[in-house]
Amino acid sequence: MVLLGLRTQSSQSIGHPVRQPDGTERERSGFERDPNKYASSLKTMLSQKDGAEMIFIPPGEFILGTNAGYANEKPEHMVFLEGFYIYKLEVTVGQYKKFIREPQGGGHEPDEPYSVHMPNDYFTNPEYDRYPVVNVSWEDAEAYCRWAGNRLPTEAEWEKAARGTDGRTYPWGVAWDEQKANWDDETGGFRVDGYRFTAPVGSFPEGASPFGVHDLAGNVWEWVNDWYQPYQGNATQDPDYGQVYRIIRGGSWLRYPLGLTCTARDTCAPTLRYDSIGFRCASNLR
Ligand SMILES: [Ca+2]
Ligand SMILES: [Ca+2]
Repeated sequence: MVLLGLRTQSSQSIGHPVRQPDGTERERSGFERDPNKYASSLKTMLSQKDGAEMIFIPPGEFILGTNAGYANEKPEHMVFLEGFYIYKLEVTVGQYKKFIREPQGGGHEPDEPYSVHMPNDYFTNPEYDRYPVVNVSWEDAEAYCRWAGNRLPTEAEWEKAARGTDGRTYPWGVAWDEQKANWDDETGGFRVDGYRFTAPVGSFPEGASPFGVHDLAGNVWEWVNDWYQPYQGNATQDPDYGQVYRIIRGGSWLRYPLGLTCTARDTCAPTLRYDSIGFRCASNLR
């Protein structure tokens, strides 16, 4: 179902009923009518194993995909999700250390080489414990989430956490703002956001999503659970579709502005590790 016009939804149209995939309409929930009203009272909880703050994303429909992006982001369509929790912040080096050092933890120590911008002691120096963990594969990320009693977010959950329900392009709104995310590695010869490589998690509070989730644009790409598959109704051919690549979302500190939208879909083989890819966890209601 294509929902032209919802991207630039006016305050008046926010009160209009939602047209559902079967053609019927339903009234908007209180949250959908006025998400800002709920922003200060959203439920949070702590993940017991790693102490991570988790934010509740309420049940309901949201707009997934966009007709304005790359072929793999189309078509724009409504998706209903049950309520879920998602980490407010990316998983940090400090949290990941706890995971690999616990007997029941496991996982692979992120010892792949770092690119020229990053310090070689990124994982071992406590100075970086509040920075996002990187050089973790999808399998590492999935194992961490399981150890923490959680799971990776689905691709749809990640997009809803980033985008809210108004179909916006960036977590903070419709327009690009170079100050609201860590996205520039300074190779362009100018300093845009103040960080040459990763930034401590939560360094861009003004770039948080409507639900108060941080760093969904930039800092590190984030593994999500899904294989790279076309959205329903997308007839484009892409040889990478299938069960070969996992999805990564949100772009990173490695200058690639086009990856920073809420809808951009990139991919990586699940066994590979890069210093621009990390993750966060999610969980069902409990
Ligand atoms: Ca930067
Ligand atoms: Ca991120």
